[in-house]
Amino acid sequence: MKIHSSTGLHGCVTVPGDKSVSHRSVMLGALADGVTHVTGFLMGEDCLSTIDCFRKMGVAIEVGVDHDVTVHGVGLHGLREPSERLYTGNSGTTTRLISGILAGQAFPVSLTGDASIEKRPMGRVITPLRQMGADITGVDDKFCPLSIRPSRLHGIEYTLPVASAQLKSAILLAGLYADGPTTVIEPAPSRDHTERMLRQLGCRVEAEGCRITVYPPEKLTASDVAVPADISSAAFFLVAGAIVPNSEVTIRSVGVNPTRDGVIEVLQNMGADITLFNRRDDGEPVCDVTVRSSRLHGVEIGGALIPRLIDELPVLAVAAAFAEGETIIRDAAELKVKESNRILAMVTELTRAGADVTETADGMIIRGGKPLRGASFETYNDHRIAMSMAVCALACAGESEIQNDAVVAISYPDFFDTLRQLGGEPV
Ligand code: SPQ
Repeated sequence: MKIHSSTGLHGCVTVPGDKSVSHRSVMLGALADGVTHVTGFLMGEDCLSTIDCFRKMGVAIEVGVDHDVTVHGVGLHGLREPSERLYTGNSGTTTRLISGILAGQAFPVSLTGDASIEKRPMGRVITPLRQMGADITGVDDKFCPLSIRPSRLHGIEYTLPVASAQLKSAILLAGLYADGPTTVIEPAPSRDHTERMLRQLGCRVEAEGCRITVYPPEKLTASDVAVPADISSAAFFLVAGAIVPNSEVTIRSVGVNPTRDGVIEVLQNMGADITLFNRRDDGEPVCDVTVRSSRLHGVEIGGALIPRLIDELPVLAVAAAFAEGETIIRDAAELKVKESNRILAMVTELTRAGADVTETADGMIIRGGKPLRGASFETYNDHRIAMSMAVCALACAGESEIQNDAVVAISYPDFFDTLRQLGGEPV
């Protein structure tokens, strides 16, 4: 994909449904009694992997037109043994959350994903699930493929070593099958979509600060899900609208759950002209967002803010490269164990464009404001790196190339179409 320097982005767009909420709508819909109608579902490859896994366990799932999905729930104990190993593709969310569910089933199962998934840390899930009594093994007790056999689970209290919604969710989902309450203590609040949806389905979930307790329910009752637009996908256009001169972009119905909206807070702190309007709540808070091009300045990003914008850090690094002054990203070592090492990937690709960036042990330092030039950018088979560098290309001088651009299909199959719609003109 070739991308030219842009003279301005204009328009009003809708970005696809939230990936985290879409995954959970299928998983919890499958475990509920009754039928779940999901609207705004993300038809990205990751969420299709989740659908595929649950279909292999006997759940009827209809995928309609217009991002509608219908899940025919089989109840907490209605999943069936799959005839083959479950394949989770490129999706860390599918792999980790489903492990928690599988730990409570009465049949053995094994699962794995693609080459990237086989490198991502699973020991963080194996350890607490074993404490609950799960019979789960992985390669060196750290990696996929995972094998899970039937066992009795008990409730535990577990302090997470990292603020991870996937780890928290895996434990809470296993907790649905435990003989008593399960408590998870997070170092900082991570996205709470699992807790919200469990409550919506009638399950008792108590949260007191960073301490979350799930009480095993007799059943979950199906409830329809309206998936908000994904703030992680909107982030690409928020940054593009801010750094490309003469731009004004509106994104409709963006999910602004307070555990996810750190990107807006940081861009506003950097001086971005961002307006939120039309606030409403449909299980998850949503609003429309307008961004206009503005002069940005460097900021420090770290601490409890990190889990609220972990997936937006690559594109925030792009914003920082076009901002005046220094931006320091710290406490973000988790970025090294995503679909790629996102710290190394962004430092390498921004440097290729001529930016002044230094890698640190848990983040990077970006001295912004240097004019950047187009280049041929690598994507490391990572959707967020591909889209971040596409945004960067819009504000670089001349022409750029995004290698292996098809990887965007993991979370945003129509990304380049949206860019065209706004006048970004990829060719
Ligand atoms: O599913 P996957 O591959 O882990 O996706 C990513 C992404 O960039 O889309 C991370 F690579 O998002 C995670 C996110 O980083 C999705 C997620 C969730 O839905 O619970 C939580 C975060 O991961 P973690 O490890 O911090 O819990």
